[in-house]
Amino acid sequence: MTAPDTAEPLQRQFDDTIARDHRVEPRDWMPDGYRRTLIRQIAQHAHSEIIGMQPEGDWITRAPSLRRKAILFAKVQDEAGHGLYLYSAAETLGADRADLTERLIEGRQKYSSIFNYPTPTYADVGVIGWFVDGAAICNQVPLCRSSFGPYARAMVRVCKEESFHQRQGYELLLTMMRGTEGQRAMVQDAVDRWWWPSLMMFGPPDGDSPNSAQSMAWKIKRHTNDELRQRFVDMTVPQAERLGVRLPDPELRWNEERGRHDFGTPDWSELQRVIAGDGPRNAERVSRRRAAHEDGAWVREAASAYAAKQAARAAGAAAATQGQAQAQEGTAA
Ligand code: BYC
Repeated sequence: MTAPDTAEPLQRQFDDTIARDHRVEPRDWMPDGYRRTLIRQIAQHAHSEIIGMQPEGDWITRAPSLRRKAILFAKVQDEAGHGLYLYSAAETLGADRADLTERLIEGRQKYSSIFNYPTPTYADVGVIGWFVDGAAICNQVPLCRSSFGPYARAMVRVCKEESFHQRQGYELLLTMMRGTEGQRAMVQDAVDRWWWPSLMMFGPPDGDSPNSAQSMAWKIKRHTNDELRQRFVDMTVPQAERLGVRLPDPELRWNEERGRHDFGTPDWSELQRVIAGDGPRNAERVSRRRAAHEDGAWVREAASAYAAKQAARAAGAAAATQGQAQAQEGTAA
């Protein structure tokens, strides 16, 4: 006789939750593949936020005014916060945050390709806000409806902050475009360098995206990589016109029939190289993250020692209260 199969009704319940567009919560039963996919995506997302602090963080000490410094500081700090919400969401799935960090600094887990490009001028701060945060909004607003509750809820706040980030980038660029000839050239140069890597942020084309079909079926992803890339292009073209910059794609034009823009093909071999660790700044980004992690060891040790002390005190207080209660009972008897 075989043991009754308990997984089948649980699977049916899970499928029903997905079909009804309800949320899957951490204590609910879920297929192993669903859990693995979420941990993979959420961890990569968290790592991207944390590594993503570096390219712009380089400009905090060199921002051209106190106002710009304060804005940039706030933005980079928000990114640290996003990383923390996301690591917490991964923890609700049973992932261990220390293990995820180890995987990142040992190069065993990915983060977004976009953060492996250099930021040689201050215009890069503006273009990162405009393009990279703009792409993040296109990608993450649908994730607010992702089927896994903690991820979807984290995205609501993240998206509100990304929207501020995108506007600060665009406002910075508008200011520079009203400046000198040299400043306008700096903005155009940054646009030329960031355009194609920003399109690559959405991932490989649908035909080469091994995870999309299953993630869409599970409603983790709500749109394919190509759909979101198209949305980003359509959103960005009028903003570029208003700003007065040229997007570096000779094939970019409005397609009346489709009601969307046609655009050229990114160099997918470049995306594969950058993902594989061979981008312009991969080694530097990971080694700085590793150094920061090692330098922070004493903070983690101190926090753990403090938590242990607090727990021991609480346990001592509870034991004393129980002892008193027993003594009182003894006296009463
Ligand atoms: N870079 O089957 P696919 C931010 C990997 S930070 C690196 O399409 P999926 C910000 C992919 O992981 C926001 N790797 O995968 C922060 C997969 O590899 P594995 C970052 C990439 O998961 C600071 C393989 O290629 N956003 O906004 O269905 C300052 C095949 O791809 C990339 C997120 O993390 C890439 N670009 O779709 C400013 C959003 N693309 O894991 C701003 C959350 C693909 O099978 N993530 N790969 O070995 C997602 O939405 C999805 O994971 C992706 C990829 C659309 C990125």
